[in-house]
Amino acid sequence: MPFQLPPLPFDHAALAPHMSAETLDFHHGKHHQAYVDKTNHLVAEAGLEGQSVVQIIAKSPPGPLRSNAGQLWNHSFFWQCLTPDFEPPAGRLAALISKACGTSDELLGALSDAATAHFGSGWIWLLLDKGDLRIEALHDGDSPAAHPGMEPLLGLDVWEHAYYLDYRNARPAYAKAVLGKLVNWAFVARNLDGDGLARADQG
Ligand code: MN3
Repeated sequence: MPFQLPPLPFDHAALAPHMSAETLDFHHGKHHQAYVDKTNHLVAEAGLEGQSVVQIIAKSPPGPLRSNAGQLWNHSFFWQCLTPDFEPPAGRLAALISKACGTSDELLGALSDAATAHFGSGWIWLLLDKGDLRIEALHDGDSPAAHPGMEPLLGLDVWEHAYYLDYRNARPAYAKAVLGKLVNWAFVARNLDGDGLARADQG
């Protein structure tokens, strides 16, 4: 079966005003859908049906298939990182944040700085690296699934299509709002089990 666009885990209007229904209509309904469609087209062309998105990303050389499948996976993961019902980090995740950064605010500052500093399109990832937290920026459609050993906890889309309708060119304002108001820390904490890649996989 071809890959499908996963439904958003919340109503399109639920993240406003930090992320508008219009942004989600375009970002999920148009951009993410286009990555699904292009991946399906390229998979059929290459005769790779039957493999999962993560398998395709992991096995493909750099190029259109890996980038489109990467974006299919990245966005499928990203929506799960967001929630209208914000609760601060707790438990083991809160302890890891303390160890790495001191406070949640410091972690958000470091993620926000990485989002602001990243040149061009890409993603900011919070990763679990040998039991500790690490932040890494990846370009364009690159994905943690393409890098053996990367265990994703949280992803932040910093492509212009993620924020232009709501924030115009102000990427720092977008990063601050999403990180401060919309992160689903319960989902981030669940990914401490190392199964983050599987949570946005299909096929
Ligand atoms: Mn995007």
